[in-house]
Amino acid sequence: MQQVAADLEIDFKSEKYKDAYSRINAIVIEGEQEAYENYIQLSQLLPDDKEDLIRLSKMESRHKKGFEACGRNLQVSPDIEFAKEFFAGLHGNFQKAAAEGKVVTCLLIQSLIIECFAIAAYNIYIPVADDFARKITEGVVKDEYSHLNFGEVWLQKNFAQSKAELEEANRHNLPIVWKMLNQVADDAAVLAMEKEALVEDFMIQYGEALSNIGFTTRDIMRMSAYGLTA
Ligand code: Y39
Ligand code: FE
Ligand code: FE
Ligand code: FE
Repeated sequence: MQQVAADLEIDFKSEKYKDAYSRINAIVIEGEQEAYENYIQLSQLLPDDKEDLIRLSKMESRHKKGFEACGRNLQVSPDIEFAKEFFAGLHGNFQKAAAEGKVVTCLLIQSLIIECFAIAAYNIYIPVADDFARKITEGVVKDEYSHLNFGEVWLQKNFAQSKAELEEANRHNLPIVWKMLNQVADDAAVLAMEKEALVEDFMIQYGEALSNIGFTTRDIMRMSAYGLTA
């Protein structure tokens, strides 16, 4: 099934494709940069996991370099200003939580929400990517599963004392994800990535993560409903 991009006859060199790619590629580059910074901050908040978190941060900076190469390969300049604006809501909430020492909120934002968003986006992108970007993204998405796993394991171990803060952080941050998905839907469609597929993959990853951490199906239904109308 690796022929999907060819079957769709996507023209990676068209102005329309490159224009959309200048924003999506920037989102991914900026996202990887912020993920790098977030794991550095988490390593300071969680000294027991410092080594692991530094290792994760290094993976994020490798991802950033990989996606920068994808843009160069298509002769696209990423619109980083647009991408910073795109991430401003989650970025601000992460910074505020970090300043207050709210490590559970930081983990929900980076290791659950942002990682699930990345996994959904990369899974949906891989079959419709150009050959160069597909190889890079296939390597990256494997790492993202390990980042999600870090968050799941930590939050599962500390579930009882984290549950209320997770619910609060979900309520504040999940609506932002739906707004981000709506903002990117038109550009994603130009890359042959359907919004419905992104939403479906995100909800599967996020729901599974909440379940692994210890939430009941009933909790997950309730938590997933936040912001669906954003
Ligand atoms: O942990 C990570 O590496 C995540 C930072 C990267 C975020 C990627 C965000 C992807 C959203 C792309 C939306 C395209 C439809
Ligand atoms: Fe990454
Ligand atoms: Fe990651
Ligand atoms: Fe509140």
